[in-house]
Amino acid sequence: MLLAVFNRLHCHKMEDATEDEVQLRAGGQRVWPAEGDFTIVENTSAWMQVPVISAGDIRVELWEEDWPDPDDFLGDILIPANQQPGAHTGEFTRDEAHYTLHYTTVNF
Ligand SMILES: [Ca+2]
Ligand SMILES: [Ca+2]
Ligand SMILES: [Ca+2]
Repeated sequence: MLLAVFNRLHCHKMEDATEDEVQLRAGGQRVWPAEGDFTIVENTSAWMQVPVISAGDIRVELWEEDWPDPDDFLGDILIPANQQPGAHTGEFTRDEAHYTLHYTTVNF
């Protein structure tokens, strides 16, 4: 089994003009924040402790919430089930945005 813990999401470049309202999904389900979305601006980080346990690969998606127009998909990363234990980063770069997710993994 793979345990991935999401630690920090850093915003290098926003998708919206003034602020982004972001949400992380894993396995198709929202995993952060617990409710709604997180408002973030460029060159700042959001810290979290979000554990995700899986028997297989973990696909992580970053979404940016809009209303009334549709939410924006900012990209995805794939954490393989056989990922080396330790600290890792993944990049979300769709829609001219750029975010980095910092996470750690262990196998058990
Ligand atoms: Ca947007
Ligand atoms: Ca938005
Ligand atoms: Ca949109």
